[in-house]
Amino acid sequence: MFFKLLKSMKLPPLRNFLWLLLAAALCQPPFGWAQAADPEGRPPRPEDGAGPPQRPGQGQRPQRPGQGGPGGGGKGPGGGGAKGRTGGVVVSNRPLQELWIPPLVEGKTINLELTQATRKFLAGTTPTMGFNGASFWGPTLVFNKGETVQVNFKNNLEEVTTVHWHGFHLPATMDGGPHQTIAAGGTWSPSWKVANNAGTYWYHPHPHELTQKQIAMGAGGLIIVRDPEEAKLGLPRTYGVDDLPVVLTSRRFTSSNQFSYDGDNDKYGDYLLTNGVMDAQTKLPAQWVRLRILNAEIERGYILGFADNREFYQIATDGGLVDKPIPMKRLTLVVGERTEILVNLGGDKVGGSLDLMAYNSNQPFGFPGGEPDSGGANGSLLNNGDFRVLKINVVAANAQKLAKIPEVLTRNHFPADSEVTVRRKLTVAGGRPTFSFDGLSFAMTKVNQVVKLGDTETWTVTNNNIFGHAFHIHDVQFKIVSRSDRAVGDYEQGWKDTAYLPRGASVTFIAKFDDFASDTDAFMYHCHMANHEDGGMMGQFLVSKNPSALKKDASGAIVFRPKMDHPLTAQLVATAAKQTGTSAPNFTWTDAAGQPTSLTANAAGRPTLLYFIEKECPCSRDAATYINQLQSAYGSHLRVVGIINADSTVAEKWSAAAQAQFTVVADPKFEVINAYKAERSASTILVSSAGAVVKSNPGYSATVLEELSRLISRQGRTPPAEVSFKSAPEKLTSGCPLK
Ligand SMILES: [Cu+2]
Repeated sequence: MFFKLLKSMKLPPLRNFLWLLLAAALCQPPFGWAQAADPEGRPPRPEDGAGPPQRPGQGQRPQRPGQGGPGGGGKGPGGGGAKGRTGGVVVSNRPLQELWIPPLVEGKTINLELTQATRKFLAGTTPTMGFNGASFWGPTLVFNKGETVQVNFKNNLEEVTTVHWHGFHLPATMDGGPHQTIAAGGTWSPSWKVANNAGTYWYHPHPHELTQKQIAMGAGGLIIVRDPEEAKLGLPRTYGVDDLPVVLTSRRFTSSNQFSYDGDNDKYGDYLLTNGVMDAQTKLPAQWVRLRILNAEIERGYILGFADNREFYQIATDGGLVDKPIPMKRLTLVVGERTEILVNLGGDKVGGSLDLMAYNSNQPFGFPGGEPDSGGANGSLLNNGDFRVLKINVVAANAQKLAKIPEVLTRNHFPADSEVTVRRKLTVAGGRPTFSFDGLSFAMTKVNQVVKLGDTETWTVTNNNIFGHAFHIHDVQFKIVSRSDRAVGDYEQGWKDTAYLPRGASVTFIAKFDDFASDTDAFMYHCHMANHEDGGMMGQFLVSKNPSALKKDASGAIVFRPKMDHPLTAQLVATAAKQTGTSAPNFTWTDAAGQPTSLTANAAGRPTLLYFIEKECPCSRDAATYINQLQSAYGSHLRVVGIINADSTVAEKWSAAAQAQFTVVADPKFEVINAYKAERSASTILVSSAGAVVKSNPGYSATVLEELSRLISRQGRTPPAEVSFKSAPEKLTSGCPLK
């Protein structure tokens, strides 16, 4: 309990200071990395680093403190051996690699598939995920404003996913949030009219409690929206030539080269990946060039700038062009945010180079990635450091060279305060163990906010809670009107869908909620730090034509049964039917008393009912109460084992929520679940005392009861008395709220 608390807490300032003192005494660069504090503050070039460049390889992999396992082996934040970082420059001595430019996919109909893959980052092979054959990340989709697009998506993963169109104004049913689940092997074909302005958006998975994992594995991609207004400006727009996608994230690796994505323990990577490439370099012409930068991290923020401190111009924020190019030397980008900048390489020598840098050292406490630890739950080798994110090698200018940047880009019309009808307030709560909004962890059936269609609202999000966050809302683009701790940044003056929410501060934005009213399909708002989001820092809102007509229960809560694709498919039923008579898989786990046990041992003497719980499906929770009744009624004749495709914490929460008395075990490797191809449904499988499958039944139904009675009779025992189950559905799907 105490350890849990420790892990969830961020370092308070005093502790931070102590880390600095400790660091001064202990600081040594990890092998393969160097930290340098240049007197002029100039980041050293890689060739300045001590010794020849080292080849990437397991031997050179920096060793993190507490490498033995997630959480640093119980040592608490930072792990016992973590070194503090004094805010110096982090330099990689590994060889540079060519930046990958994700291919473009254009057209009104786009085919997209997400598949497990592998890539060699270090010495060994790392399992990854990628779209359309990429071994990490995915193609850049191009949409034209005003066109109706259809995406035909296929989920080739062995688990549920969703695809969310981050930043898009579209119907909730097309949004790809946690409700639009796509089964393993399943397809989804959303279609919508592109209403967004020209700009840089992105797509990524959004399945509740699996978002961090799937994003960490590499699932995501950019979307470029084009429109005539942007087209006529003459800005650099030759993709990959003078219009460059730059996607920033970082990853940590286990000793066997797997990505680690263990919730709050693995929010910071040790290795920066730019478009999925470590130590990236690229060529850009000696002229004005455009960078489209996305922070696709799990938690880390970036303070971006160029190594020679040159000025650059921001031309677009999350939701498109700003009114006029804004000159700046530093730009903050938190998770989920995008920016487009113009930088002039016209005065650069061909053959020269320029580094795009992250100046993340010495940030105020609460800045994500500013923690001084170099390892452990709150640290990484990149934390509290300045590091290069892209080396730009300057090549000869091309024919499309822009002579002068436009003075005016567009004229944005933001909603006016005089139009505001509702001033909504949200407060960040928790942190022990997980963050939430207003003390309510996300629940699929809970509507947190209702907005009247057509209303203009301000939302003030207050964060007095331990750490900084990245607030993101679906459906709308907003304008930040004020911040409690400082003026609204010059880099965040345009349309936004994501905003930095520093510790001890509030941010207020204004938005108009037009179109797409629905009393049955909700939009999401959440922290875009995927570990926080998965932990429950998410809420949902309805845009309703008539909020007062929404049906409420006795407690005053809105009755909300989210519509999701039903997890039971014809193929699933057929597969399960075929599996009848197969032998039980060899599945071992630890029981409640901490003793190792196996399915075979469990089945010996008594038949076993394996009951699979799919955590995304509310009908599973309903089913748990039904299966629980079977356990109480027939417990002396059989054994019920509930298997949840999640970690043990979720398993514990589930059993408590359903008040289930049967043994509940997690199946994190999906061993049993995959054996029966029932990844995402409530499913029951009856295993005889000899270990063979008697009946494999997708869903939970009265047929399970019949089979149980028959089995027990066949085994020579007295058939159990008929039990009346009020909740026993006659059909596979009846009783399930999902249609
Ligand atoms: Cu957060």
